[in-house]
Amino acid sequence: MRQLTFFKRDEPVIETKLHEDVLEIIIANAPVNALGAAVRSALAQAIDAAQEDDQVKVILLRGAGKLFSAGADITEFDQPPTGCALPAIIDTIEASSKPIVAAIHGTALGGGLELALGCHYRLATPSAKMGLPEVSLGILPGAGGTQRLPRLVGLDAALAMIVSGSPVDASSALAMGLVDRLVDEEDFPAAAIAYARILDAPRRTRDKQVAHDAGAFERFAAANARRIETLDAPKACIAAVKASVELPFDEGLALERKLFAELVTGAQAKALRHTFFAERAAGKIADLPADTPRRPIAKVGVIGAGTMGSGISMNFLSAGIGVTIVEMTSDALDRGVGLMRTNYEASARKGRLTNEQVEQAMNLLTPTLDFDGLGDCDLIIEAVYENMEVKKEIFARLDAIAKPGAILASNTSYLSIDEIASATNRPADVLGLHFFSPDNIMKLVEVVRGEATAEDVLATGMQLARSIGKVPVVARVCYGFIGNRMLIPRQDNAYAMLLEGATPEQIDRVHTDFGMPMGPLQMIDLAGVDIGWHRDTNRIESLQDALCAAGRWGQKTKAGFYDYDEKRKPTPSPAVAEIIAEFRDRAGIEARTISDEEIVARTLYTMVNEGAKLLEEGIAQRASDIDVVWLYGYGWPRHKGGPMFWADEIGLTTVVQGLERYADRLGGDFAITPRLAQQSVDDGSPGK
Ligand code: HSC
Repeated sequence: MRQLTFFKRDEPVIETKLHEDVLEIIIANAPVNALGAAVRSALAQAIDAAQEDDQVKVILLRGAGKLFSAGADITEFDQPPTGCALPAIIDTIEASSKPIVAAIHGTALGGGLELALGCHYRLATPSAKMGLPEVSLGILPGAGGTQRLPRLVGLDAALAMIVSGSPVDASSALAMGLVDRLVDEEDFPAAAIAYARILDAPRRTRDKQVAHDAGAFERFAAANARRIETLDAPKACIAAVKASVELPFDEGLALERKLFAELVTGAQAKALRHTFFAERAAGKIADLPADTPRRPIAKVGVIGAGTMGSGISMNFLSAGIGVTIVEMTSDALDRGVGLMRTNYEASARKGRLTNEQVEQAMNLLTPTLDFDGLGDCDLIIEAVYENMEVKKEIFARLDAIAKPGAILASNTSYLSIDEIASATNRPADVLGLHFFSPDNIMKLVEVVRGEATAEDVLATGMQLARSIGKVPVVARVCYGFIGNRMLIPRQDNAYAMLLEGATPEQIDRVHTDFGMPMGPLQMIDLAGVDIGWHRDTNRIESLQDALCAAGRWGQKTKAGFYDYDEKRKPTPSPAVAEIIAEFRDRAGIEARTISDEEIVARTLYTMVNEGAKLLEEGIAQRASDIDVVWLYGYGWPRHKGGPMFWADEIGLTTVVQGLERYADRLGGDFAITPRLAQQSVDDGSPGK
């Protein structure tokens, strides 16, 4: 066997191996075989050399390590183009007079799959996944994917894959004609080489016609209109795929390239690239070595079977981890267990789970009224209501019964993990695991690191959250940690502006127009207007007191800042308008017109200011971690990158000037934090 190696600085990026007449070209650019400039240039050289080599009859292209390729090197999109462009290499591959076969294992994504689409044949192992996720980066497949995929798999399947960005598995890929055959996992790549050897003629996807019926685009656009209305990339994807049907291949490619060039420099793509790298950076803790040992977690205990406790338990049950759940009364326990079953069965009805999976998950649950039942758990999560005395009492009891080495976690949204830990003789084993509601939608977990939290406890918390499909972000201890602390100025200002003359509808509309799933007052209605209320109907000192005294506790009482019908659809409430007017009179405030711009400054810029304070205080590690908290815990629109990224994009001068303009209305304690005043929150976070 003859072997050759092509280098990037001093590491190989492409290896070739000649097996008699089959040349294997292997992309070897760890960790994900991204197709950066060095790989592209080495690949082009290897393909050219193979064309000249008479001994080579067939070329087999595959990836080294655990996957074929994750596509273009995303870090290059912020730099001027260099070297040989991927589309040109793919054109060369397609034009080759010798058959070229892509052998896919692991994943082939984006430009990686486009490389395979340019090959004449495609093989995959049964566990392989293939997709064009470019849309989630705010771009479209820019190396021929929008023209070749429809020609291979037909219009409907191609539109679905390209506009959703979701990958397909190998058996679906085989069924739709994306790959020609599956090859045995254990026998890979030998089986692929054997298959390649029997091929004698290239087949070019560009020569095929796209299978489609009339009306396919209209159907697709109608079904997806709402999901994509504010996003540039899916619309461009549809336009490019349309060209695959309406234009000759080369003209379709030219349109794809033009759309790619427009999108890649746009604001949405920049924000989405930032989120890509921010998500990955969030998993890294500066002073925690990557090889920090983890504690094994085979059994989890949960204290409290309310909405949060049940939701948290379901995460572990779904991941195959046994849960012991403890409550004070059998009524509360039965209600919690019933809620879990109802939620699982609803998922089964929607086809997301089989009935068997529901039973498997429920069989892993041990409901009990006996606190001592938590004694064999490796991790115990307290999820009771927010009261420091109650939590300290629980942790003192846990200290007495938990096994040595068990991790003790609190799901508190606000309270000090250090104070909670002080109720135990093992503060090093204590940390916060703050899950977000609704648990099935919000993937965020704030992993709260106390003063005494041990490194392996923190590392285990991060890994565990990831293993149940969550996105963990580390926070230090302060009131409200990262997310809820930033909510405080937003919510305070929303309340204040109601008294000054804004309506709930106006304040919420500014937020939903921005792209948030709901505004500050809709959020209070969802969470409960009565949270933190003193429950004395005669003591009316705030708007919250007035609403609560009138029984307007939010969605749960079908009345909060809005009136709600049976389906929880909100309508503006004349009763609320009256309560606000009355309370305003009582406070001696004169109503004035409030502009949308003032709402943005007082609710969003104040949040950015609070975020900058969190960085100054070291509560958040980096600005991009704050963005991840808002993306995954509060539904901040991904294409706006998170509050700190957004602030940098609109310019910190704009933020500071906006805050200064309304400084006298932001409350006595408000101050622009030095980090903002110095015009920089950027801490060198990735993706910027
Ligand atoms: C694309 O392909 C555009 C094309 O249409 C071509 C257009 C050409 C236009 C030319 C015009 C002339 N690049 O996720 P992990 C890093 S767009 C750079 O933790 P996993 C990642 O940051 C691309 N870096 O691993 C991390 O770095 P860290 C479309 C990339 O095993 C490390 O690799 N493709 C990178 O959990 C490990 O990543 C995608 O969107 C990339 N493409 O998951 C796929 N991909 O260690 C993106 C990863 O320093 N990638 N990195 O933090 C993924 O989805 C996941 O990485 C995998 C692996 C599922 C591949």
